[in-house]
Amino acid sequence: MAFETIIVEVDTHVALIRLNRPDALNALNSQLVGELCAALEEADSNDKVRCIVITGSEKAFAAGADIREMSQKTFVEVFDENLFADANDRISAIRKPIIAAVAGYALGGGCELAMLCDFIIAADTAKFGQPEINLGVIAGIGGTQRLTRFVGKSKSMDLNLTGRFMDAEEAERAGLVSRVVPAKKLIEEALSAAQKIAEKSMITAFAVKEAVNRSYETTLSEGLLFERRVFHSMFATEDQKEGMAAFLEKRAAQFRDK
Ligand code: CO8
Repeated sequence: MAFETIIVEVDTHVALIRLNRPDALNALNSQLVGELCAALEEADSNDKVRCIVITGSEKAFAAGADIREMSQKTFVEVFDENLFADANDRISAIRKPIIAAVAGYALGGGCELAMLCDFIIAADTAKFGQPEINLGVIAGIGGTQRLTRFVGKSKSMDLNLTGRFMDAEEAERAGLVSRVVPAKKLIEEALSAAQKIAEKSMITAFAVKEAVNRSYETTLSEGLLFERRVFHSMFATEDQKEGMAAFLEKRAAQFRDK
């Protein structure tokens, strides 16, 4: 599919999706959100792709939902179109691992999009925030919910109530991002992490995603039961036999996603 607001490159099993509305700091308008969802779904169903990286520009991952596009909407319009619900559901349904590679601003919907990915690698220039309160609204796609689970109530309240931005170091300390790297190395590091994931069994990677995501939806005892059942079920795969045999034979595993 031809896209106008994103750029998609597929190279050695990794799909790199760049948000590309430089004049608006990659603000998430309906066209960009629709194209992003379509590109993710294409990558998810493309057998060649084994991991996905979403990134923006040096200045902005995304500065939030497009304020110009939203500003005149009425309650009835946003309620009727169920604004952002579709994007939340479609991105959450992607089975292949997604890494957010964030440089510059990740604000409002930009921060929320990064949190919808499986993990975040941040450049040392990254700035995260939920400044919706300054616009007379609250976060709409996870900024009060996912963020609170990542960083705890106090910091989530702080960010959502003051609208302040937190830098990459604070975001790493708070548990929002998995690692911080120099801005010049961001894409290289994200692609290298994606390449590592691409070498694993996809069956096992899907299972990891399901199990970790389940921890946000259930109690500890139910989550542990889910994990144990999935762990047991992995012994039905050829990749478990191959992975363990390869270890014992001191060679690299050749996974076949079976
Ligand atoms: N929407 C539309 N346009 C934007 C946005 C935005 N969110 N952010 C920046 N722009 C535009 C500016 O209007 C400007 O355009 P122009 O040159 O035509 O005037 C251009 O991008 C450059 O921006 P600035 O001149 O403001 O650049 P600065 O470097 O001075 O400032 C900031 C950068 C601090 C990032 C500033 O642009 C800013 O505060 N932006 C708004 C941040 C914000 O409030 N984000 C939250 C939006 S609401 C939201 O996200 C609801 C969540 C919904 C979830 C959606 C998920 C799919």
